[in-house]
Amino acid sequence: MVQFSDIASELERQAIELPSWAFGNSGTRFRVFGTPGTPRTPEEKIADAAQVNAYTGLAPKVAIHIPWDKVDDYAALRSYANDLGVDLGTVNSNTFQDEAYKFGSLSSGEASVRRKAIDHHLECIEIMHQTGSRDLKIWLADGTNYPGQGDIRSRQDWLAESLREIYDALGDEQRLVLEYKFFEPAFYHTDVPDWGTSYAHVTALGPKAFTCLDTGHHAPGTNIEFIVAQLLRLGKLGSFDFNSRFYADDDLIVGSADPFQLFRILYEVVRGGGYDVDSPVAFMLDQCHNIEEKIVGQLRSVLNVQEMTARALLVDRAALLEAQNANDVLGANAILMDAFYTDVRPDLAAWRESRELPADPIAAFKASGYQEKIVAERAGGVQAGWGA
Ligand code: LRH
Ligand code: MN
Ligand code: MN
Repeated sequence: MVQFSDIASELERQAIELPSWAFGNSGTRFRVFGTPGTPRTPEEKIADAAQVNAYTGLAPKVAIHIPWDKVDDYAALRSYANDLGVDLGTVNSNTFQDEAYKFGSLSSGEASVRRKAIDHHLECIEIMHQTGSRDLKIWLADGTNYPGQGDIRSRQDWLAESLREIYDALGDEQRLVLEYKFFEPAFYHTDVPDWGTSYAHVTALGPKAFTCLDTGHHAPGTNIEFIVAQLLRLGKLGSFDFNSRFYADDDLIVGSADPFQLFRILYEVVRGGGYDVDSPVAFMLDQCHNIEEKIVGQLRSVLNVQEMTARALLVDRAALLEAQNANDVLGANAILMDAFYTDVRPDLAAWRESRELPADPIAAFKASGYQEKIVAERAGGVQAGWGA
């Protein structure tokens, strides 16, 4: 049996990047509900994110989104973040809210549209030099709604050409991560629908290009941990966008819809070296808190990832291997399930206290008065939202 004390030191290096947009207002196509205290500026989003790190020690970076987090001086934004104990992380591009991209962006059939989309990414790379960010994350809304609408084969070639130009502009320490999603907003075909398509493109690009796996971007029933194992095996898993889903791209709190799936994913991460000290895998959240409190929602999320990482580390891998080699089907399964069913919360609480963190970060945050303070201070301002 592996004990908590055997794995505790491995928890120290856990780092989960928070998305700035999780702190802004968001909603569905039906309604965006406002929440009192919601940030009005990129700085206020970063200040809220810094709270999550202060109470958990788990979230040292904030991912930004261009143009949602557009500012005049990115170096100043970075030092603002640093003063609050966090750093800026992944830069997310946006080619899905401009009229010009109605029929696609990097895979559009129109050269002038592709040019505009490529230039946006070149601007993101410039910003990354100022923010010190390593990763440029590309998620494309590109696709078609009706069979015959576009030449799906040519669009792959245009996409490859566009990505090549972006890739070639990366600095030595910078990386490109290409996210896939099987549908939405396009409903017939999507230009980067699956891990295989992303893998084909990033492999063609070179060693600084990787795949981003968003856990909400698969068809129901997909064995996501298998994709994790395969991408790690191929050396191309660059990052995770964690969230959970009941139906489609729900962007709910990671580990809330299916904690067992999160465990299985994290077990493959650990098994495949994705949690090793020198791992190239970046762990991020990509969530929206439409109706729940946003800072508490982010606290809950990083704690869920921490709890499930601890359980994944608790798997007795030597015993599991032995059972697997002996074709002991149920014995092997029991070893995995033993770790999954281990309640690590009391051990984690004690471990946090030993590191001068609150045993219960959510209770400590709620008692701090921060939420009441921002509700009072930010009253009457225009709140930032998904897309603002
Ligand atoms: C759209 C999406 C995608 C991106 C994010 C900014 O599906 O959720 O996952 O990462 O918007
Ligand atoms: Mn995502
Ligand atoms: Mn998504």
